[in-house]
Amino acid sequence: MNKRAQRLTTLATGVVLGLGAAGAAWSEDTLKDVMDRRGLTEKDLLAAAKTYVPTGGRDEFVVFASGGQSGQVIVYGIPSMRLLKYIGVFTPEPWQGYGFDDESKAVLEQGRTRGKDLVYGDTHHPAMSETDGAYDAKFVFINDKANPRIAVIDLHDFETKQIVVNPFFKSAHGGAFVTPNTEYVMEAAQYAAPLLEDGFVPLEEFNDKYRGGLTYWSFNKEKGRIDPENSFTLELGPYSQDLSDAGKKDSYGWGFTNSFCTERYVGGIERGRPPFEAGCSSKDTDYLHVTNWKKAEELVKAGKVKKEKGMYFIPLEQAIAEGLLYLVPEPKSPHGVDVTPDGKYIIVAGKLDSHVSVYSVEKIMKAIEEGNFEGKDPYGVPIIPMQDALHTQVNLGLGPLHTQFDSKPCVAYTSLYVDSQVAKYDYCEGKVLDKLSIHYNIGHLMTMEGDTINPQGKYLVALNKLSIDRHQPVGPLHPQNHQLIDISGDKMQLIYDMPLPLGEPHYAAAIRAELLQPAVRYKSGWNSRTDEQHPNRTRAGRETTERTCDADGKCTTRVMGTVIRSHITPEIIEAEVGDQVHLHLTNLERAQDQVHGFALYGQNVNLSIEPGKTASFSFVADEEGVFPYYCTEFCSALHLEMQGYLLVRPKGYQATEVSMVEGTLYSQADYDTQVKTNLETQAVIDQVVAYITARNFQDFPTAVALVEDATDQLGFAQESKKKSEDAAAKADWQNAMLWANQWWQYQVKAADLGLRAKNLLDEEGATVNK
Ligand code: K7E
Ligand code: CUA
Repeated sequence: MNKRAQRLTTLATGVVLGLGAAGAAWSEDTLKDVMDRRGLTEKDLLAAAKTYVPTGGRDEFVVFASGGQSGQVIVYGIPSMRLLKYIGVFTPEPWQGYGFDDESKAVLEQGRTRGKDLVYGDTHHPAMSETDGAYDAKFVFINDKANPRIAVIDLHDFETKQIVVNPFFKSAHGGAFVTPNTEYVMEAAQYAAPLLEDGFVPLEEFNDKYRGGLTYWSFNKEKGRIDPENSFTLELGPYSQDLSDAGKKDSYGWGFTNSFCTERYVGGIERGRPPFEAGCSSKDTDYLHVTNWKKAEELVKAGKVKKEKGMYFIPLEQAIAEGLLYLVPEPKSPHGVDVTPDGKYIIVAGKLDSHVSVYSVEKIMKAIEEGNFEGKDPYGVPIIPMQDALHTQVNLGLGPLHTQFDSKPCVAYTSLYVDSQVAKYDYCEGKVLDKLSIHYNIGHLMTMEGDTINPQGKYLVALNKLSIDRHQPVGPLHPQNHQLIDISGDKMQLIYDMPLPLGEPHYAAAIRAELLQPAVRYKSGWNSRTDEQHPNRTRAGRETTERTCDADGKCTTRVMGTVIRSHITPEIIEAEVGDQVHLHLTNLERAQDQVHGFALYGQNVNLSIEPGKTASFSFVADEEGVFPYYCTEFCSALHLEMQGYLLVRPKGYQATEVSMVEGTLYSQADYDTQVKTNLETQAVIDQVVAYITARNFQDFPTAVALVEDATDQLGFAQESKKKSEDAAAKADWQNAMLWANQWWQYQVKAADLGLRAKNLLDEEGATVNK
């Protein structure tokens, strides 16, 4: 047996005997030694033990955090706080090919605003889709505050599928928040602006012409897309609507949106006026907006609502006349509004008030039924008396912002921005239970599934605005800080700091990891952004490059190619200057994580082609030249050889009849040696195949995928074998040797896949067939 085949056999034997995992070397240190050396206390060790996930282990919860100005969503695990993924949402993200392949460019293009391509977003509030008020692990929505947009991420593959642009608003903070069955995604405007006109309206006409608003985006769960056709927007007063939350259980059918700057103050320092901050915080109360989306939906369905700018639009007068909108005074420049898990209370945190105000849904509904109003706002919206709506107020400290809930009944946590603290309290009794200082200014906080009907308790994350001296300094711009807090006991305990180097964190949502079931691969030839079979998919052996020219002499070169370990088909693409080039590459692999990338010199392209995916790239070959391309993921031992050339010829180029001069010449002896290796390799493969097929591998989908890929590779090996034998029959030793080597390459990949399958079966405890 020669060396190459021997190595493979050793590998196979190693796997059979399970030698790979044995004998991990630990240093001689005791725990005490490490504690002394690193200056750790017992409390530190306890915290470490609570967060540490051993190598190969998994976290209990998965977090979807807003990436702030990065326009992305950050995914990480709890309790380890280990990063898992940045999902490109409003911002191109090259590793995922997001914004680089034609399919995802089409998603980003949906987010064009006023005809402009935007390449970032200010993401604030991720919302997980819900069924009956609990997370169903299907979708995540997130808003862009700067450019009023909502994006839809599908948790089947953690990819952004859709971006919708609000046709009315000029900013949108109070989104995304979902209704209990994800019927709608709420998005409230922030800075008042003219809703129906996009042109100039002087600020002097602020009270009359500027407006706020609240959009209920209709979501089609089957399709997994927002349906703008059935969405509607409520016109609101020109107050700065801030956060929202949807009612649930007892408050199902209603939405709650708070606001600040109900003073309707317009600043203008340069006009000699005090700044916005003074004029927008001079009154003691602002307005909580109470909206009846169920009733609004009925009006829309009954054809009683008109469309403006292509979307159902409910003007203030209609909302008032139909009983869709009420106001409740709330103190003072409030920020967060959060509905309790049972839907009975609404907790409002006033930035400039030391209390949280706990409103009773029952009392609000009673006031509405009885017509108990203390008056109307300047636009005629009825105002419910604050005292008649309040359940209680709890004095927590300075700068209350956001609230989340515990699995324990009546227990809530509110962030205190100015005090840099988390307050734990009983909102039923109105009692403070505990306070914990964090580092430093906390914005949102998040408990596990803490905005659903069944919060999971256990952990809380403080999403802090400023980390100041907390981490290794990296210049004037500091990392952001997520701090993990153990809330399982009576006293909160800070157990971990995670610096985040991406953007200001706003909200985040954490879901039990066990609820997530993402895909391992796509159906072969899949457009992952539309979730349909790709019209330009290709199968193995059907790869084509076609050049067509129209009557005006405009030519198109279209490549329908494939990628599989370890080559791109085609390896040579020829086009002519001026051609429109379309490249469509399908990954033929099925094995888990067997991704290939694609980069092409000078064309700003980087594709990520996961198993089954078809990704495309289009460009105009505007200059003649030589453009190497290659796979960007180290996908196999011969990854570096996964390469090719795009040759852009000058116009009218005539190839001369010069045949390729070979770099190396091979003899019959080379061929014979190679064939010997191949036959020995085949013997090893046969062993592995026998091992696998003797077991119930069909019961393990991952193993089945590996076996399918291996079978493909063996099929290709057979084709190469035939070609080498044909060449050998003609004594063409050059081609005989090269095809024999290709035959071996396919065998190696088949063996690698087979060994992975075998390894997996051993780990899973597969049983021998009877
Ligand atoms: Cu940063 Cu919810 Cu946009 Cu508060 S928001 S912190
Ligand atoms: Cu495919 Cu590297």
